Amino acid sequence: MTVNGTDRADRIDVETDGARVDVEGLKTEVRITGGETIDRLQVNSLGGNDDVDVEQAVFSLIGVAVDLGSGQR
Ligand SMILES: [Ca+2]
Ligand SMILES: [Ca+2]
Repeated sequence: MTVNGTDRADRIDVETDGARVDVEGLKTEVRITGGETIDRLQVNSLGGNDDVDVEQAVFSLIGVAVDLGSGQR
């Protein structure tokens, strides 16, 4: 599963809520429930000076890869 930010500065949080993984800070909040067979989350925050925060507990549920894209300061 891939989620994309915008070309502006995004503040994206990836957090757990029980067995669920929430991605907050995008235009649409993304919820990944344990019933889905997603084992990898790719976060592309694209342009702008982005801040992506992944809660440690998320890594015990799914693999997460973050690409901050261009525009980092
Ligand atoms: Ca960026
Ligand atoms: Ca961005």
